[in-house]
Amino acid sequence: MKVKKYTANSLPEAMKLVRADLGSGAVILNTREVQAGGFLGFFTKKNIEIFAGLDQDIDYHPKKPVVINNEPVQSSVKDEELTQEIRQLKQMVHNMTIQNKDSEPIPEFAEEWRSFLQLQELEPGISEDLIIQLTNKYRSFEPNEAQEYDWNKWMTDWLSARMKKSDFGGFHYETKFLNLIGPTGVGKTTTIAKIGAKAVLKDGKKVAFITTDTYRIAAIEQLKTYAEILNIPCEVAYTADDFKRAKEKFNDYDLVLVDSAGRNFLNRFYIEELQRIVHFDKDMKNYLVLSLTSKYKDMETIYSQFKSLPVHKVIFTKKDETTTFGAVLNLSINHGVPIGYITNGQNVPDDMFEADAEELVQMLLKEKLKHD
Ligand SMILES: Nc1nc2c(ncn2[C@@H]2O[C@H](COP(=O)(O)OP(=O)(O)O)[C@@H](O)[C@H]2O)c(=O)[nH]1
Ligand SMILES: [Mg+2]
Repeated sequence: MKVKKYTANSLPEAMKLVRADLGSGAVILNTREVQAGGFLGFFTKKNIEIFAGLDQDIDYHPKKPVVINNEPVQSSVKDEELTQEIRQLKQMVHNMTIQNKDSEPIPEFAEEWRSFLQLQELEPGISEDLIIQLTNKYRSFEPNEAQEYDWNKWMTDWLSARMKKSDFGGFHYETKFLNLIGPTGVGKTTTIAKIGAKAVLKDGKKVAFITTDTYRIAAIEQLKTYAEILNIPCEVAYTADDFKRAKEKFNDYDLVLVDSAGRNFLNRFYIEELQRIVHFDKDMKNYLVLSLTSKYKDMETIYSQFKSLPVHKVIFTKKDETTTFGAVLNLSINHGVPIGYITNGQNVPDDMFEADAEELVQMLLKEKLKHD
């Protein structure tokens, strides 16, 4: 089958071109959105590309079984062949989409970057765009010039420019209450202890804990133990009234860290009760805690469950247990949410750091050097 590419401003327009050229028997193999023009992804406009072809060779009637010796047994073989053929065509089209107008194949250099970004689980929506821009940039150089070029910096600038730039870095006492939310086991309580310890020991703040995670005794004991070590008070709030009393008790404190059970914040009633006591923007910041060991798809689901609270920042935990960091960039780029802290171990208070967008991109890019 001869495959041709059609480009237009919209899908209906592109379809019109296909129909005019190939007639109504055209086979659509792939459609995609492409950026046209622009500078490093800025000021670009979106075009639609359709890959289509006309194939008289394939006589495919899916509803009609293939009859050989009067026995309808071969249809699955035919299906298998077609599936195989479609797979090959898809691969061919995929390769074509990244060729430029001179039909040069993508340079090996860009291909290496693409596989690396795939391994890092950077979303294709981000990485494919990046690879196209990288290829264009690469081709603008003479080969020896390209080798000298600081690609690491180019990547860092390109990716960090797409992340929300402001508000990165940790908590700077902008509200009295800091509330850590997120699923069970991601490291909320441990991270509260780390932030609390830094506030007491490094910043000399007057700090208290409140926990509303009263489901398991062990969870309360865990926070109380940290409070004892830091010599600060810890209140357990079983009810909204308890929380109100604790809030009054800690009236002259600089920072009150609130620990919670993941499920609390999926309960509308609980949130409404809490919002009656503390104003979520004025008095309290909500930081969503996610573990870098979980799947990005699950992180997205969790983020969308919590985002209306709102989520002011995200904390990623357990950096020490993975070498895959695409999720940090995906979440920040797709949702424009700043990253507060990264934690990288179980030690309180040491295993935690603040990072800006550039540093977080570097965290991912550093993994490539390990393989080069
Ligand atoms: N490896 C590693 N483990 C962590 C980190 N943060 C927390 N943990 C561990 O994860 C487990 C659950 O932590 P916890 O704070 O109780 O989670 P919570 O249920 O969200 O409060 C504990 O064993 C912690 O020591 C981290 O950054 N790296
Ligand atoms: Mg906990």
